[in-house]
Amino acid sequence: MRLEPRAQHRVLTALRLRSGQAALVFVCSVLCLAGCDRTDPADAVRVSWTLDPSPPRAGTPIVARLTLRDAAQQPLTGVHLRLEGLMSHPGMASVSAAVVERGNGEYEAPLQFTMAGDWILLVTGELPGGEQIKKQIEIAGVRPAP
Ligand SMILES: [Cu+2]
Repeated sequence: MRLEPRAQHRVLTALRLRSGQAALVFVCSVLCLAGCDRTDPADAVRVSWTLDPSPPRAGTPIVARLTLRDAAQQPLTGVHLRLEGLMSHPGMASVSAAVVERGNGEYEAPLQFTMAGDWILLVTGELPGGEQIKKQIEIAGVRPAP
């Protein structure tokens, strides 16, 4: 997928700030996909994430770690999550990952990007109360395979 230069710059800046660390950490501005409703309680879900290693490389196993908190910054446990990696161009198979809960609102998913470039991680899930959540995370600049 193509990012606007400004969006890309923001991501690269974040990468640079954290260079030297194994993981990239920032709370993403969580974007709602179509159908998002302002009154939806799932809107209050905050997703922060890291990739290990970061930046990721195509063809190399990585672990995505997600932390889910509510509007009061309390950890959200017992969420059934699914994770799917997508690129925007046609003919490109998506990558799905099993998500394991690690406690304290933390979740882990091993995955592998199959191509260098810009990816979207689509996080979907169901809260214990039954509310559906859908968030997307932009992963810019996955590096080519070694
Ligand atoms: Cu692709």
